[in-house]
Amino acid sequence: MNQKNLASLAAVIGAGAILTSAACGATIISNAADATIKADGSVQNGTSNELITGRSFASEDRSSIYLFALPNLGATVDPFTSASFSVEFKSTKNMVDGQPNVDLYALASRSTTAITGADHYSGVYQTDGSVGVALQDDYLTPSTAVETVYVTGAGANASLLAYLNSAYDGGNGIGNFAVIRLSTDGVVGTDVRYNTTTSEGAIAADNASLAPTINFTAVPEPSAPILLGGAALLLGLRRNRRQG
Ligand SMILES: [Ca+2]
Ligand SMILES: [Ca+2]
Repeated sequence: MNQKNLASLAAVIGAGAILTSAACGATIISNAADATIKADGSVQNGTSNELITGRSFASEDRSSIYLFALPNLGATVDPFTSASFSVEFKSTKNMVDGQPNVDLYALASRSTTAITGADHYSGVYQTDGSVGVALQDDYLTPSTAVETVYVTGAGANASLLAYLNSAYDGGNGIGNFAVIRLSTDGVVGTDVRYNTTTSEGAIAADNASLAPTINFTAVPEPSAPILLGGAALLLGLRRNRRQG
């Protein structure tokens, strides 16, 4: 990444705003408030380059929490038309077969980046909404290769899309934070961990593609103020042309 792109990435992360992509969509990079939440309710790794899902030394289990500012797509009902989540699985420690996997959930969107003890979860994959919106079972496992970016699958993407449109709430959710959690699905051994890259880690690595990211496409209200820049503007123009 060149200096200009790096500076814009840093600015985007600082503002909790969004980047445009070359295609007809856009990217939200996790806010720098991304962090882990321990079973005892304390927030950890807030400024680290990696988050720990699992246990650090003998301490309690941690869940990794990523926060994504919802963009301004106008006063539109269900503006998102597709969505996916990705993050770099950076490293592991003391990982062996038989250790728990990592499941992926979306949590209630919120107006601040505050992470609380209620955000932590460790346990079997729950699809009834009781511990968040279930996105993907076994997103990471002990045999998953490290130093690789993993994009969510079709089922997770459909659930994420519905979640984002619900959180957007016709425009009432603009600027609120969508929340993604990585959590262990059982009791991990001492100092057994999955490490995933943070927004700070992507800057440190000088590589935005490693950042925790929600990629999306959307149909913004053409007359509404748009923050997406060129790509989305083009999309809007094309849409206007089709309608005209
Ligand atoms: Ca952080
Ligand atoms: Ca699981």
